[in-house]
Amino acid sequence: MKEIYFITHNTHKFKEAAEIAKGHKIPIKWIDIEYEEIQADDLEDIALASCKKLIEIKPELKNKHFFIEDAGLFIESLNGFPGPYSAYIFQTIGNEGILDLMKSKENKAAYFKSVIAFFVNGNIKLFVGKTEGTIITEKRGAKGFGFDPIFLPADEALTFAEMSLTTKNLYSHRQKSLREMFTSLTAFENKKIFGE
Ligand code: ITT
Repeated sequence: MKEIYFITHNTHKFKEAAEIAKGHKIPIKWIDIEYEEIQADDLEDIALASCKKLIEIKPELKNKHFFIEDAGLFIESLNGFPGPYSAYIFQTIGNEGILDLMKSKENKAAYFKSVIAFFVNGNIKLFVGKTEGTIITEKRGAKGFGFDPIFLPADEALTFAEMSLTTKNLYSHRQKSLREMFTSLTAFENKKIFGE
C-alpha cells in the first residue's frame, strides 16, 4: 500500500491536514523539507513550480504520492497584498504591520487561499480552497499560526486564532482544498493508487 506524504516545513499545516486526512480515512505522513519557492503572482504557479522542483531535487519522490500546499492572505483594499508574498511579509512586518496598513482602510474584506499540488501516478493535480472574511483591528487569540489572530471568517464570532484546530478545520481555506483532494480519490482511484 502506497502512502500519501505531505511535504511542508510548517507543523501547524501538517497537524491541520492530518486531522482532515484522518476524517477521510486516508492517513498522511509528514516529510519536513524547507524548500525555496519561486516568486509569482499566483499561488497555482508557485505550487506547481515547487512540486516540479521537489521532484527534480529529490528524484526518489517520483516513486511516492505526495502533495505540497501554498497558502496566502489576500486583502481587498491592499489590492490582494500580501497574497503570494505572505510568508515574507509575515516574517518582516507581521500582523502588527498589516494592522498598521489597514488603519486607514474602511474596506476590511480579505480572503485566505490554499492551493495544493498533488503528485499522484506521475501527474500533478491542483486543488484550491478559499475562505472569505475580514481583517479585524486588533489581534485576537493565541492558537493557530501566521495571520490567524487578525482574520475573522465571514459570519463567525471567533478569529482563526481563537478557534481550536478542529473548529478552524470546519472553516479554513486549507480544509477546503484538502477535502477536494481527498474526495477526488474516488473508490476507483483509491484502488488504482493503493493497489487494493
Ligand atoms: P511550507 O513549508 O508548507 O511552504 P509555509 O509556512 O511557508 O510552509 P505557506 O507558504 O503556504 O506556508 O504560507 C505563507 C504564509 O501565509 C505562512 O507563513 C503564514 O504566515 C500565512 N498563512 C498560510 N496559511 C495560513 C493559515 O491557515 N493561517 C494563518 N496564516 C497562514
